[in-house]
Amino acid sequence: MNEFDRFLVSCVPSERQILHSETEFYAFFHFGVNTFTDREWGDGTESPLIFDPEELDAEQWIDAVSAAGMKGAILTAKHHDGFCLWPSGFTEHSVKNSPFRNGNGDVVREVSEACRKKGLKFGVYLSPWDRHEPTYGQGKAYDDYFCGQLTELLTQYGELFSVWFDGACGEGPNGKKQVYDWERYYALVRKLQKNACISICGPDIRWCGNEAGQTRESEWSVLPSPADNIDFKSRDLGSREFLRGAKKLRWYPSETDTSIRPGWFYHAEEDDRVKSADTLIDLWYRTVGGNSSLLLNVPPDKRGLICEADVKSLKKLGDHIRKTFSVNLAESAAFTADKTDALHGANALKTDTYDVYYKAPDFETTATVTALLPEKTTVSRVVIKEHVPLSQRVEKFAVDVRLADGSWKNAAEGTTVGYKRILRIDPVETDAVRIRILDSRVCPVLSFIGIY
Ligand code: FUL
Repeated sequence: MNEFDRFLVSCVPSERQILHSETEFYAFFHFGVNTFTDREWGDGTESPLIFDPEELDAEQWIDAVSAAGMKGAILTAKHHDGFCLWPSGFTEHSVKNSPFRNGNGDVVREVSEACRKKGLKFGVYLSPWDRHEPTYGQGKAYDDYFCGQLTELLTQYGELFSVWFDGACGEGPNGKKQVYDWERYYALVRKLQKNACISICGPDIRWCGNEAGQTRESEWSVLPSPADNIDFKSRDLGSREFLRGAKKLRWYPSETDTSIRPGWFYHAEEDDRVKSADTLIDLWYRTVGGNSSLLLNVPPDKRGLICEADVKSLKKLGDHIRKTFSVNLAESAAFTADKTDALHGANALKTDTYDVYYKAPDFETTATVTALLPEKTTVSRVVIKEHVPLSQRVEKFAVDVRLADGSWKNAAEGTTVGYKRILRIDPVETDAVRIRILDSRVCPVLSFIGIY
């Protein structure tokens, strides 16, 4: 262990980032005037009169995404067109001048309440780029407007787990661009919602680098700070080489945002292009099982409902997750390790909590943890979680299974672990599974191992 490695692992998540990571998989709802004009970006001239989701049922949305295993939802309270899904006191360009619930509706309220009722976390997307608002491009006047709206969202809809800011900054109705006062927006979120992560154009959660659901084999949560000049599309955002020279670091975990359909908003002609359950299952493993959270967009249609095709794919994904992970064989296993810190033995790996954890002795950068199963069982999935309150340390590992003749067979290998790594292995009958940590920045610290 040298100075540099010690510096790298001094970077740890905040409490709000830990809470956010546990959300793992959550919905994005892109909904608004674009749903009715069949466009992806509105230009701000849309009449509120077109917003008329006659059958809107937010509980149906939440049922559809909970069935997939999602634990939260983020709603586009205002997209670039400036139309507000809640009756903002700062503009007439909102649901209050639409036929929806005779002008008495509030989509933000209905979705937030459906989330609370069904035990999901709630978050908001608020686009700083506003193609309708006349003060856009006038500096402080628009920042005042934006902060007024943000305050409404931060104070009237209960606790938020995410405030999602998009970086898009185009021209407003008068042809001017606004220079966003990010620090002011961030301070407001911190003051009014201390547990909310500020995502994407914000300090807590970073963009994965694409909207197509592509993932990296090595996904790091420890990045250089400030992050302003980082190209989030790079393949490498956290190797030792990448971090060398960094003066400061930031815990900045990845979020993969992608849509169940080609577009972000609903378009009837995409009804037959909804991602299949198999595609979603693969996406879920690569993201949630690859140290990235998954923000999956499911756009409600003109009725104000999630379409049958989307509902079906989501349900199949959830069925797969529930079935595959119903019984954790590690719970009845006996854990041993070749090296253990006196206070942090391997049996801690049975419980999925940060209260207890396994730790290799200081200065050791490799370790082998073995789970002896009570009987031979078919195994096809292994879950490994690092104890991230002590940073992200593992750089290389392998998973082996014991065969009938007592020999060990390598079943999987990987690089980073982080919050969670899920290994899909060919189903194999075995009575023991071992995880070999082959390289770690400083002594490896694991919080959980699951065997399914
Ligand atoms: C982008 C926006 O321009 C898209 O419309 C969408 O909201 C996506 C999530 O972010 O920057």
